[in-house]
Amino acid sequence: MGKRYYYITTPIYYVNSTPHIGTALTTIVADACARFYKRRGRAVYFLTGTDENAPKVHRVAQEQGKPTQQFVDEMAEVFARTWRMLHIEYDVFIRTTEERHKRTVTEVFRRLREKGDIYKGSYQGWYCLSCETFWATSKIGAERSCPDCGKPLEWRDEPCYYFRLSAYESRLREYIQSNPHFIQPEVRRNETLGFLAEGLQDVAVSRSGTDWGVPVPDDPDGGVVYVWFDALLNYLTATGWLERGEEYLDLWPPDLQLMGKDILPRFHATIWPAMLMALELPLPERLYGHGWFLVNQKKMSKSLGNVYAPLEVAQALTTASGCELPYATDAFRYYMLREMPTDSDAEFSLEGLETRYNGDLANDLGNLVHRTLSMMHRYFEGRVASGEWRVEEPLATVFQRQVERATEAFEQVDFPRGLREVWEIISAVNRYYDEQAPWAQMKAGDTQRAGQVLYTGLEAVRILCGLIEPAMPAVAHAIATQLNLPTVPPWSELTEFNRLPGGHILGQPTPIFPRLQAEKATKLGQPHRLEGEPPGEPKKETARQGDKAMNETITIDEFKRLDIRIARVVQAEPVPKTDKLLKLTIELGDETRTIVAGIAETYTPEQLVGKQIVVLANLQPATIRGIVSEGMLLAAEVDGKAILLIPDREVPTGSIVR
Ligand code: ME8
Repeated sequence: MGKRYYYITTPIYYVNSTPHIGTALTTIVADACARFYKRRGRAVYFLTGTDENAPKVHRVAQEQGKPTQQFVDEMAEVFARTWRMLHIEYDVFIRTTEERHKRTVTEVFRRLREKGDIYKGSYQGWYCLSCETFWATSKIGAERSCPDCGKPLEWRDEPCYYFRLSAYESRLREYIQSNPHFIQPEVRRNETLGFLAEGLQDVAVSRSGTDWGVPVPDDPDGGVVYVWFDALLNYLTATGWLERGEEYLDLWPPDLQLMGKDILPRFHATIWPAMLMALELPLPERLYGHGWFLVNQKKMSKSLGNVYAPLEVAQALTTASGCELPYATDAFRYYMLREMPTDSDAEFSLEGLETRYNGDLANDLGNLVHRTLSMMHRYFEGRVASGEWRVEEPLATVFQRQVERATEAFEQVDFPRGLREVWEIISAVNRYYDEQAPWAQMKAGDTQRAGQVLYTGLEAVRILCGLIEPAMPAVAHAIATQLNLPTVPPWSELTEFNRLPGGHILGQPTPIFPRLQAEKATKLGQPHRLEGEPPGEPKKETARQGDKAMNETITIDEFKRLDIRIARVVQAEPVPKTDKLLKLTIELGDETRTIVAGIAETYTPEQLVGKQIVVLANLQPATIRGIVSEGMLLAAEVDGKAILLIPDREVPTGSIVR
């Protein structure tokens, strides 16, 4: 038995709080990937679920005065319901309190202990209950707070079992080095290699002092299995590894495991593959770690009151726009994918959602669909009146190219780029309508020409219907209905043109995305706290993009952390396949560096060579389009365009800006 399914996973989520836009992001991205592969004819198996054995889950249940099992049952239902309402089409929802999962954990623990990969010892150290992680004393400061989440650490002194992680360090490093596609995007691969370079120590994989969790087998005083060791095994449980004999290989190994950057280097790219190596099982094909969504430039947290609940955001959009809830939900999905943080973090804002809704959805996509179908009804009684009509050049070439580019980007889990490529089709058709003016052709009596032009637009709508399905499934179905197609076209039909036959009768055009009215739009500006969460500080009015700096102050010490300096551009060239980016080689004192800057809309490479510029020199390097950018060019933003800052007179490069 070999692979039959394309196996995609999200992390399983802790149920100590309800879903928020961060957990929704990973789940929406996974769903879009699953739909994309399904549309391309693959059998897909999409797994999500809940991580229920964590001590912090137990603690919250106790705080709420509920039996823990009842609490996790209720919470698992909240997660499953939220995902269904967000049109997440998972195949299996796994819960770590299920017996079959406990059997997997027990069996793995036994096998590895027999093999000597798990051994008994004792642990003294600092523990973060929130991250469920022990920290070496060398990693924590005098204030004894968690290096990851900042919460206070607890001292633990207990006997425990260890997993011999150190034994896998060199094999892991070699595997990652010789499989460049194993960890994506590249920035996460580099983070993982950096993490490995610090050296691996054995990890404690049991905990005492609690009875909530999977008991360590065959040792009454052994405590429970560490929640991460337990949780990672969910991916194996779901394949039926213990029950299905060789049959489980129709799923194993996972093809794509998605998660946020915080749980990639240490857990999914180190402990997890080492566990699989110890079990002598094949490793996942691909791990993908996205960045974080920040709110007002900060990590979401209950105490700041900036945690958004996805369903409330979708509901607010419906209320504000009059858009039907399934389409508003899709609009939210679109925003999440279009703004998805890939390499670095990104800002989540309700204003951003409004802008994408009004611009990309109401003005661009919605308007193109509506005007095309309306003209077909007005001029041709809603019928493809001629079997001779064909998609015209150069549009056919544009459609072909853009479908290929979007496909390639979706393969890379780069939804922002993929959706940009899709939207290029909309711009191309709008330009084509403006040039051809089918309304004028009709007036002049040239019915054939107008029909030909509108047929090209109609085919674009059919192609777009297929292309947007991974992001907006309900909208894609609505467009298919308006086109009177039995289903959303599969991917293979998106590069086959002229599929709408002569005589085909179209459905009725109905606007999908009514525009947000200015006076109603403010409704979206309200904070949306998670149900059941403490209220926290009320959020001050939500800042407009440009006002951020005005609303928040920083200390001089915070400013001093920025290393801003003068550099000179010595070389400049366009970054292939983008309109905005230039690759700059800069001289910074004695150093030469490469940075990628989004200034190609305002400057040609020739205009830049020789210029002195201002750069943020100590920004964490990021890989942009495969180029490692070591710093950021600073520019003024005017009408969305970048205008260079240039020193008043020539200064030595490397000069400090303060
Ligand atoms: O870590 N932006 O569960 P979790 C983007 N149970 N992603 C975010 C985010 C944000 N603001 N906040 C959270 C766990 N995430 C474990 C997983 S898997 C075997 C066990 C993402 O409920 C985060 O990066 O804390 C991660 O992918 C998931 O949500 C965290 O879920």
